Amino acid sequence: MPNLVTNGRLRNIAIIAHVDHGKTTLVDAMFRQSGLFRADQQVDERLMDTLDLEKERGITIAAKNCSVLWQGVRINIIDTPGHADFGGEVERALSMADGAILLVDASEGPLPQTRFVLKKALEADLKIIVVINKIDRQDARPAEVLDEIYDLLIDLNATDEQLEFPLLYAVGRDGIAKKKMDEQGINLHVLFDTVLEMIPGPSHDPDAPFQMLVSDLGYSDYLGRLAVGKIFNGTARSNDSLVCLGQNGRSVSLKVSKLQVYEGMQLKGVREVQPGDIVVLAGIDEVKIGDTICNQQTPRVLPRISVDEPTVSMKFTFNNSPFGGQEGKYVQFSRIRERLLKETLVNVAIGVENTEERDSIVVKGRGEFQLAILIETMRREGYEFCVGRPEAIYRFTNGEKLEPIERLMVDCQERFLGVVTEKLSLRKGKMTNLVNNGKGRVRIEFSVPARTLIGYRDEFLTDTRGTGIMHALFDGYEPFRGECPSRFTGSIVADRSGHAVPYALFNLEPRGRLFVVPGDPVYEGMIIGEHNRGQDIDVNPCKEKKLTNLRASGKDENVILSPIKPITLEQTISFIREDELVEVTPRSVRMRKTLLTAHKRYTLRGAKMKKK
Ligand SMILES: Nc1nc2c(ncn2[C@@H]2O[C@H](COP(=O)(O)OP(=O)(O)OP(=O)(O)O)[C@@H](O)[C@H]2O)c(=O)[nH]1
Ligand SMILES: [Mg+2]
Repeated sequence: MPNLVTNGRLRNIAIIAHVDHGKTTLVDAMFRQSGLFRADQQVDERLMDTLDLEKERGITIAAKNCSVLWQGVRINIIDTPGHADFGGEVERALSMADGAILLVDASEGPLPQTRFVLKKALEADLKIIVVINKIDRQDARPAEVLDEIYDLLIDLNATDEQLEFPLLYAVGRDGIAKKKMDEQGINLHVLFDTVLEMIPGPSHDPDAPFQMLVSDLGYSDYLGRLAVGKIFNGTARSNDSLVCLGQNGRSVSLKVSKLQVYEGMQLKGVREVQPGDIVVLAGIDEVKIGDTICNQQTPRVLPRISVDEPTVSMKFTFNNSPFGGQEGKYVQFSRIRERLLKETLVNVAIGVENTEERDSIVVKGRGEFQLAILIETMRREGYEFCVGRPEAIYRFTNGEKLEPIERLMVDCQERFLGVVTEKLSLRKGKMTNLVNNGKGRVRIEFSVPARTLIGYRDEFLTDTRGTGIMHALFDGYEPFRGECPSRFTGSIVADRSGHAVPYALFNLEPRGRLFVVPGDPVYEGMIIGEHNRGQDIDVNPCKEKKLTNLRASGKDENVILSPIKPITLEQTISFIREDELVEVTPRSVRMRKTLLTAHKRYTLRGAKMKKK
């Protein structure tokens, strides 16, 4: 074993938690109190959520680096997303950290993603500081939450040492942390001090040559591709000649054109970088996340970042519908493919695979929400394409079909227990735990196939009148639990091209829920509504009322239609069935049958029936 040296001037920490437990808000407060802003400076909320989609949705999607200075020590902070679909980002972030701050909401307690992130942090052997956050909440129950954290740690086989974690209570939003509940608490100093005291500085072998693990990629118009990551050993300077070691023995030489470190949210150019620091290196084009950049004379590769396997896949094709190619900037399949391949470079949890068809490609990820975010991002960049229904990725061992199973946690009022249990058992779910807190709410745990959960959230919210909470976490592969329809209703399908008219829509209203309004263009095979019954129906949404010579005195053309709730991209993705597609363009999102002409669909269905 080499004698390792610790860099006391540095700390690398990741902030991890379940979704919405206050990570990004806490980073804001850390910025404010470390003197990054003037006292009177106006600053936005959740500064680290820099992507447009993050700001719009109020969630973090990508893990990001920043740093603060505390007592002459630079603390590199990595803010991570809490949504389960972005779990790959947490795994990537932890590869740069020496410790983690685990936030737990003082009212909600540890939830499924708390378990995931904590498990990953324990596996990486990181030192953990537990912060029970949002203790200002009216329904805060810090003592119980602390017990639940212990239970979780024990369940995750934590060592005795890991069980003796430093504990703080906080109101991240107000920038307050304290050691005991009955203390006053006025700032975050105790949090900073605990980080310096309890989280070890990064250590390195002083005799080893330069080694950096690439954990993120960036791009700058001036510098080109940027590799971001922690230096495990050695130092580097601008103009140094290094080598990048990739997968399958690939190696590419490079010359460092610029070195930067994080200062607040900005980057600062430096001449030399120190072991243990998280740096941004320019001078290489061909680099992937997980690669090692190291010394040319003694190239030694670091273990690659490993992330959990994808569990959901979705087919992307070009848009061949009658309106195809009209609204997008990039519409050819080659462009769509190129863009998706680019995504796999920067996003560790996304993969692509060619299909037997020439003009389609399968994209794999952690969940349909992650894929929806990718689709929305591409649409905003000007891409136009079609996607199919998200499908579970099956595995086969010894001839047995296995499917991804989710551990689902539901919290709802007791009176909805019946409907929730019934709906989930229809979806092949099994109840594994039920806790009644005696205050009218119940917490239920289910084990449910991932595929049957797609699209359930909306139904769950309707069933629980918007008061239920549900969170799912991937729990491994289990034997296939049998067929289950992806949706129990059929589609209302337009049978011709034209524009929807009020009279026709009015007459269609009793058949189900409509997605189009008068004036919307439609085409044969386009899905314009959800049928009340199980089978599809083909209808004419353009049918005008026959005019007679006798004009009625009432204006019956002015029918009053029920208002429709616009359907979001995410809803369309979980709505469509196997034989349907979502058509995505920068301006519109429409749903359609894969086979547009009605007679082709009927012929196919007839052939299938015969086969059975
Ligand atoms: N009551 C209370 N609310 C807080 C506190 N800190 C954050 N919040 C609120 O919690 C919500 C989520 O905060 P975020 O900082 O975005 O949470 P996050 O953990 O970064 O969320 P993701 O990155 O999406 O996982 C926001 O509405 C905050 O205003 C707190 O100390 N007390
Ligand atoms: Mg966040």
